[in-house]
Amino acid sequence: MSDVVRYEREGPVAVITVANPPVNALGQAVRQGLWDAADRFAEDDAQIALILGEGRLFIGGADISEFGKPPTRPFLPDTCTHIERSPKPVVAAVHGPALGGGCEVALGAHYRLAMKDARFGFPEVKLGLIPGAGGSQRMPRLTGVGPALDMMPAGGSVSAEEALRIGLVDRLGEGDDVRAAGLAYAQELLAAGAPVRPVGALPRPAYDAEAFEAARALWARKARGEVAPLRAIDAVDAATKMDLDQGVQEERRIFLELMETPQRAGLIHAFFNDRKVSKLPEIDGIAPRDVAQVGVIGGGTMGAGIATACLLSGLSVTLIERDDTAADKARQTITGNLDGAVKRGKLTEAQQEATLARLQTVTDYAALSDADLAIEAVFEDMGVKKEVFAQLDAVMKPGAILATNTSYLDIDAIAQSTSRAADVIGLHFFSPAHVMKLLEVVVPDATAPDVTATAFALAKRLGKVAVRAGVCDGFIGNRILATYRGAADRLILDGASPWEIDAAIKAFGLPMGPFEMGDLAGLDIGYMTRQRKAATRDPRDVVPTWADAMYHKGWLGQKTGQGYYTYDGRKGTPNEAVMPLIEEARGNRPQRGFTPEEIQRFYMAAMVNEAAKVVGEGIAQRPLDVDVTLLYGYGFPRWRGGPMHWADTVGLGGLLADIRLWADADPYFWQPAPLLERLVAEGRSFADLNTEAA
Ligand code: 3H9
Repeated sequence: MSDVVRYEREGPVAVITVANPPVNALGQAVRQGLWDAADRFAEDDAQIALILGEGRLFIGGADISEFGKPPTRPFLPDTCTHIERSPKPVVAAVHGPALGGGCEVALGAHYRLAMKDARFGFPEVKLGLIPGAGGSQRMPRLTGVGPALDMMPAGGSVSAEEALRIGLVDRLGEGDDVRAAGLAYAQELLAAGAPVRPVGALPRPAYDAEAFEAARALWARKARGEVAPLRAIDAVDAATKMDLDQGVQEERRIFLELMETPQRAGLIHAFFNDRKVSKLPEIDGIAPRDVAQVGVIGGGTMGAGIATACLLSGLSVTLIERDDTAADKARQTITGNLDGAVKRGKLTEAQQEATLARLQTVTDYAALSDADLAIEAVFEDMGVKKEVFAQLDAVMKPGAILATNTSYLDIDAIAQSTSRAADVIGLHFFSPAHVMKLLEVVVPDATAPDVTATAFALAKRLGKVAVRAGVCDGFIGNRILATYRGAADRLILDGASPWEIDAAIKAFGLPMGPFEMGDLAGLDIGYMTRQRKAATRDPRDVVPTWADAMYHKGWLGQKTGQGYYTYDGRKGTPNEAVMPLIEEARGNRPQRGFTPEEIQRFYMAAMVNEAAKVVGEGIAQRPLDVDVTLLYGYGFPRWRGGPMHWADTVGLGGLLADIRLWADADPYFWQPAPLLERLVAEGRSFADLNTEAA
């Protein structure tokens, strides 16, 4: 008997339980176990079989860690067909998620019962794949093509009720004991003399030209370089034209073709990184402090966004502002943010009212005496921040955590200015803070481990992805950003136009290029940053004097209708009036043309080189921390895995050779990262560093 698939008898019912924690993934042993269980059921005198998942879910899908390795028998499509071909009826009783291969096992059964907490979905496209064990062929035979076209290219899922409505399941189970509900259903089917009922034997779903056309148009637009969503539509299309066996073969052909793509490798790298990023030895086994009451200091866009995020996760928030007018304005901003959440269907109006009831806007720091955590989001100035921290230090209870949302200031210095440096940490949110997923947890030297653990627990509660960063100007993300923005400015001086650069970066897969991004954020932000750095700037630094000139003309981007683009609403067209300003900055510097590939290589090499410095200096602990940061905070395309994964894919040796070549002309900007040089010399990759750190 298999360790991971149990076979037991309950009278006439053969109970087949998948027990492969944590998510009952369909690794080789589980597939073999299911296969053998189906054989045993065919041979013994049980009259009906019931398939269950042990623990908190049915089956989380194929075992993703096997992907990229040679497939091993029995293959999942064959296993599902083997179950379907059982001479006696088979029931699947589903609780919790039945995803990907898990959904396909349920579709291999003849009858499906869903408990209230069940979810059925096909997330394969999020891994660069499509369903690969008959899902794209069997689901549309049950539901018609519409629901399959809604779900498969999007990687979506449906609730138990919705699954019943669209015909994916036959019955909703009562109570919360899936085994009892499944057994009762099996007995009922038996008593009714229910026959075997293979989904694969159902007629082909009708071809719906309009639905396919709409789905293809939608995903051609939305996929932005990702190939799997359109291929998922092709697989559903095959279901309308082929019998089951042929259709399953066609689906498998597409699945295996996608398995070989770098996109699949990038997306799976990202999947595992999402989980590895919060696994840090320094907080392993450390209990976080309790956080129920949060203080936010400063009610501007950032402070109000942070307050909104906290409120939405059920925390109580006390927001401190300078005076009543500012406090009222902050409340209005937060109310507006919550209105947006209501519009997006994330909150009902009644919930909005209850959420706002947990908000206090005040002007007196004394109101924070009970707070478990305070997050400061005031003006980026060390003097101002230290003043705020002195006030917090005076009023907050012992054991409370004092956090700053600074995006570049020295948090060690802020911590040392208080009497409780061990309780101070950086929580760097990204704007809009109630929407953006990234949270950089910036850990100064003196921070207590349970404060770091609390920051990671808070991020989870807020639905954010936390990355640990060390203290330096810009931490992980903004420091790397400053460098690749610098590369874009150098490209301009050497002859590329801002619009060519934006187009090349978008073609790489980012939602926006750097100049479009500047227009969106406001060109005053870049100007302020340059002003701040002016005193410490190296004379060899390139200063984009054209951007300063744009600032002085009041061309601040979208908000003034004019920047690198001129705007009619949010749609921009290149603002050619920028060119004379650029020409002036170029002076007599030699000019040349750049292909999109050259632009991408230059920009990405700058990103990777700085990232390697960030890892080498320990600001990021592992290359994967950089990948997660750029994915969640800077629009790096998920299907490319992240800049470090991309660098491994294209080869570190070639990148370093390019950097050395460019260093001949610009030795200041292109100083190779020592870590990159070391890895190339040792023939190792960033992935090797991730593995060693695990
Ligand atoms: C597929 O099925 C293809 C088929 O169509 C065709 C095949 C031929 N495999 O997320 P959690 C690990 S494609 C291996 O924290 P939760 C995860 O890394 C697959 N490992 O739990 C973590 O490990 P660790 C389609 C997996 O309760 C641990 O399990 N399926 C897999 O928050 C706990 O994970 C998917 O894409 C897996 N499939 O959420 C579903 N899944 O503890 C992907 C998880 O060492 N999975 N792990 O860090 C999920 O969405 C969530 O894990 C799930 C549970 C909702 C199931």
